[in-house]
Amino acid sequence: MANNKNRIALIGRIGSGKTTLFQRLTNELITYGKTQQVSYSDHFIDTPGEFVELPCFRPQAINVTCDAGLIVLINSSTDHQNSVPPNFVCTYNIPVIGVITKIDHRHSDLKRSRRYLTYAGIHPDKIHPVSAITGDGIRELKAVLQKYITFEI
Ligand SMILES: Nc1nc2c(ncn2[C@@H]2O[C@H](COP(=O)(O)OP(=O)(O)OP(=O)(O)O)[C@@H](O)[C@H]2O)c(=O)[nH]1
Ligand SMILES: [Mg+2]
Repeated sequence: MANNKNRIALIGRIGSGKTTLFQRLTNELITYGKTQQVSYSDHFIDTPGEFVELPCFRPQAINVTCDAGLIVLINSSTDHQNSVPPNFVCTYNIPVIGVITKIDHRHSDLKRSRRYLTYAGIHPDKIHPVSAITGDGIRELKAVLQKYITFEI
């Protein structure tokens, strides 16, 4: 069976910026494409937003990510809605951090994102704001990721 211990699993609502962040972190060309299925790369597991957004898919979200080395729960700072249940991340017995995306956006609301992520069970010290478009916060996030996963990014 494949070992996902050295992979980072990205979960979060549809359009929250999981794939764009992955592309930025791995220095890939940033192109938009709706994630239709779980996608594995050397050090990431990218999931479709439906996995956390639709309750019927949540067990699937947990199944495919529960043996990763790190879970990254992503929240878009432009998102008015939350669909991650309270203390959702406590389901995992592996490390979880939160990432707030789209901080470059003029409708970005960091306070709201922090609220949603802490509601999901993430410790406030483990929340990292970034913009995958401007690159703000990306260097800091890479340093955090490298504490959990050993690879060059
Ligand atoms: N302004 C801004 N836009 C972003 C940022 N990150 C992602 N986006 C935009 O948000 C949209 C959705 O991004 P995706 O990365 O596809 O979102 P996703 O979470 O992978 O979505 P699903 O695959 O549908 O679950 C795209 O149009 C991105 O260009 C960011 O940091 N800033
Ligand atoms: Mg995607």
